[in-house]
Amino acid sequence: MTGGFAQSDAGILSLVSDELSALEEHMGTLLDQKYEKLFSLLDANADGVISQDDFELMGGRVLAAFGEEQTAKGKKYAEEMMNYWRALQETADADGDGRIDKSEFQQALHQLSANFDTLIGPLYSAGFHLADRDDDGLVGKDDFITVLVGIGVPPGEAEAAFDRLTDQDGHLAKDRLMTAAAQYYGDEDPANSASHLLFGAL
Ligand SMILES: [Ca+2]
Ligand SMILES: [Ca+2]
Repeated sequence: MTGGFAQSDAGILSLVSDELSALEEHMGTLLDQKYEKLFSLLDANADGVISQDDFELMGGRVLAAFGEEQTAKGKKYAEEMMNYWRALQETADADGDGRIDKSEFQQALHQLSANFDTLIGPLYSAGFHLADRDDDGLVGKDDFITVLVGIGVPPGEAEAAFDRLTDQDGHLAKDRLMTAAAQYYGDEDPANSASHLLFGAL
């Protein structure tokens, strides 16, 4: 009898402890907050999971905004969107149903961010070249905003993100964007807040 009580107390305690650690995980670190933000953007059709449809929707919006659906730059961007999706799917989608929920996504990003240069960076690079319409190695504010709005960031937040990244001098260089993107995925130093707020408020 007492044994039975002890067992059920232990069961309850273990449930409470599981809930607490789930809560801690949810409240999480700055990285988790950033990944949560990214999840909400990447779930472009807002059905609660990330799937290939979301990438096609986002990629299509960005390409249409630039009128680059049929150009080499546009095709490169679309290709890197699909590469990013595939990397995500291979890492996160254990049951292979083509749907990634928020917790799968966050776990996957912790892994993918360790390989930023090969798995994540190329999409940002392709996005930069798409937005660098005149190929002078700099992206202006309007074109930066166009990309971010295409992936679902409100215009005002996109503008503020650009100003933080460029110290308001009006031009974003590629290495600045790549550093910001790498820090978005893998860095928690409060000094790098311009990078943490790359996609707007957390
Ligand atoms: Ca979705
Ligand atoms: Ca340019």
